[in-house]
Amino acid sequence: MSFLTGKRILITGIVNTRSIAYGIAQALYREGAELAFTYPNEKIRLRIEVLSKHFNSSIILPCNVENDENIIELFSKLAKTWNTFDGFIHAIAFAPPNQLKGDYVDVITKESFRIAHDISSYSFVAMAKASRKMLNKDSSLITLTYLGAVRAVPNYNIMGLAKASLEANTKYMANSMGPDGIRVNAISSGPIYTLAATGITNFKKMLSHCASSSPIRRNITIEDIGNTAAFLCSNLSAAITGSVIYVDGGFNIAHMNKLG
Ligand code: NAD
Ligand code: 0WE
Repeated sequence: MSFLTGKRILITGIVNTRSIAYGIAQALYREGAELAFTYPNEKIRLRIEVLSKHFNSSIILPCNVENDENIIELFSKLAKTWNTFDGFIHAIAFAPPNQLKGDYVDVITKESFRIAHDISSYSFVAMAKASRKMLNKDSSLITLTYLGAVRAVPNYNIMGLAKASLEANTKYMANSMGPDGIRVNAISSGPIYTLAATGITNFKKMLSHCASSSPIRRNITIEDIGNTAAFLCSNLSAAITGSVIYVDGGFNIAHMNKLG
């Protein structure tokens, strides 16, 4: 098919081959896109050097999104190889670990609220702002969200608010950048066992609950997300912007599937 030939896409959020962003890189590469990658710190640099080779890429750049200058520098460095490009994948989320378990109202703090929103939501528009001048017409920006933005999910806590902010951010970005031919969408993924899910209380139970009560009766994979991201990066999705696309096997639309 190769419907992404000639597209240059920057990918954030790969930490290992289980990362959702790794599944996205696989699908984009398969469809002919040229890829560049970011890593958040020196500890992860070596891994990204190795993983970027899977996609025949040698463009790897540091970026910890907590730091605004890092975001600006990312694109000034990228400009040395890519004057212009066709979009990026934002696959970054973080809340302090003590926030992802326990009673929401008891564990919430002002500082963890700030950190979760800064890293998980503000960083998406900050990247768009810093790269706006380099983005070609027909560019596509994609972020990853979760059902916890719109339902109260036990233990997801402050991340639910940050994802709600990220989804609103997606709509405002789409409205702002649409006139320049830039589309902005979010993929709401069902649960996947990645590093970000390791150590989350009852995550395995959540996976089996979602598999047995979703219409397609299975968990989704990073390949499922990759294929949707490839479609959203391509001109096949030319009229889709500001949307939250659920790639969750239909879990969010179903109710009481496990009766009897
Ligand atoms: P992952 O651990 O593989 O990826 C998370 C990434 O965030 C890592 O690469 C990490 O380096 C990066 N990151 C964290 N803080 C950062 C910072 N300050 N600067 C730059 N990068 C930073 O896990 P994943 O599940 O692939 O997560 C990717 C995205 O998918 C996240 O936005 C997550 O919320 C979302 N998501 C995950 C699931 C799931 O069940 N795994 C479901 C829905 C949405
Ligand atoms: O967005 C996420 C998780 C994001 C995440 C993960 C961590 C783990 C390590 C954010 N911050 C941190 N901080 C850390 O220190 N998901 C969609 C996966 C996830 O996490 C949950 C879930 C699901 C689904 C937590 C509780 C309940 C459900």
